[in-house]
Amino acid sequence: MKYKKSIVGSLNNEEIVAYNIKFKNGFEVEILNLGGVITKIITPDKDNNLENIVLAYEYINDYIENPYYYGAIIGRTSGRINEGKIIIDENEYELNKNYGLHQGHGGDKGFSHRIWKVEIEENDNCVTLNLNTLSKDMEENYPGNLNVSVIFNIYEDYKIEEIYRAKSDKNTLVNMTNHTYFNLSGNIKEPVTDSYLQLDSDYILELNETCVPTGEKIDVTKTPFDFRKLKLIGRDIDENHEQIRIGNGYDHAFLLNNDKNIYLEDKKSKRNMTIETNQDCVVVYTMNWEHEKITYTGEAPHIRHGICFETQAQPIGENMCFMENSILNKDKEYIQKTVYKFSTIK
Ligand code: G6D
Repeated sequence: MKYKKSIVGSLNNEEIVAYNIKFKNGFEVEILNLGGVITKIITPDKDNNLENIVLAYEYINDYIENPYYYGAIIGRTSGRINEGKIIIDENEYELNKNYGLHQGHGGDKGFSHRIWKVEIEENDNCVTLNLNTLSKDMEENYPGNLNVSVIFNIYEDYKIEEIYRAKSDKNTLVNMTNHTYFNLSGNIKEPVTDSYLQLDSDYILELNETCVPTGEKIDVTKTPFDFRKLKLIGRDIDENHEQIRIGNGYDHAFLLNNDKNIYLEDKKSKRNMTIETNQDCVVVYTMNWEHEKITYTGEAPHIRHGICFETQAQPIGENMCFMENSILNKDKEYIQKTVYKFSTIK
């Protein structure tokens, strides 16, 4: 048996359950039924020290509020929706504004803050978690009864496949992602500014002062956003650039070129990871604001001690720009696939 289930808390009289998957080689992943939150991805460093490479709270109850979306499935939509305003089939919908002027990450009761139904299946070299939920018509003011499944295929050879599927009985919006904060140094020892990143992207989406897309693209050439060659994340993160100022670091949607590959490497631990996705962009977020809640290290992490790769369609900005990328028609199926592969440089 490679997995174990433990009841770790409760929310509205429902059990919060942790599903822990551990292989003989030490690769270990833990996922909660609350928000589909990933609380552990444990991999070896160059000296075979097994350490957690994601940020996680010390106290499970902190996932009930989860203000920073640690490890969580995000939906119905990701990022901000400008002024919470959308028009579908000529009907205007006012989404709940939980992010100041805007809606953020699916609203107050998004996919990150609910208990999902979980089925688990063990095969030879893989354990599959199948999470399901029904997002009812007009939940968070989105149209349509939306049946959602998120499958985590966790493979012994340090690979996690995340496959999101959704179908609705009305035309609606879906743009899901995962909000795990990675830190390859292990146990949040070093800032992610010490890691190196490469991603094949020629443009980012320009953000306005309230961090929503203006609809314009910015060529990354000669800007802090150029990661086409492997680059130290900390090299340009505090550069004097309007978009760095607006995001207080990186908090931007990078439009991915054809190979849709993202590569992160930590030279001290010699851990690395690749992310492959079928999505058109990835929001890279370098944890630019202080977090108050303590993690498994016994203290609150400092800024820039985690990096999120939120693979997704373009977030919906001014004048509902990019909304067409999130429309799910009632006779179609939404499919989002993102694969994480972890390794150690020999
Ligand atoms: C901040 O702007 C960022 C978001 O991108 C991030 O998802 C959130 O913190 C956790 O609002």
